[in-house]
Amino acid sequence: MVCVTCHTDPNGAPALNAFGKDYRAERNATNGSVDWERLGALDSDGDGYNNSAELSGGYLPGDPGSNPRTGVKYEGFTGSGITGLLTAGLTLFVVALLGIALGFRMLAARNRRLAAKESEATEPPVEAAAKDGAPKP
Ligand SMILES: [Ca+2]
Repeated sequence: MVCVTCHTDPNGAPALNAFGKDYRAERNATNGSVDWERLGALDSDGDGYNNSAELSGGYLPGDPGSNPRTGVKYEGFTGSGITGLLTAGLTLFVVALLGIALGFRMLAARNRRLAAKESEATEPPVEAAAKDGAPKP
């Protein structure tokens, strides 16, 4: 879920949309244990699609302009300002770290393969036979 699932502002400002208000009402009514079946059966934004159908299809249950009829889905981060920059920067940083980690793993595996090949090539055959306990020719 994204901020605009419940909030009117993509940066998650306190204002709630229709789904956010229904979620909060459900949470308050059940003392924190939200009945997702009941919440999913509601059509919070009144666009003709229940919350469950919208959430499972990638639509926003609190935005009547986002539903299977309009085809408008939430498409990535749309925040602006410092929060948007921080989120985008953090995402890039994590992706870069994963790329570097993968690169090091591949390099290490390559070095292990090369080292194994080298030791096979340099081991004298007589010594290898003696190690195995095989009779000498
Ligand atoms: Ca709806």
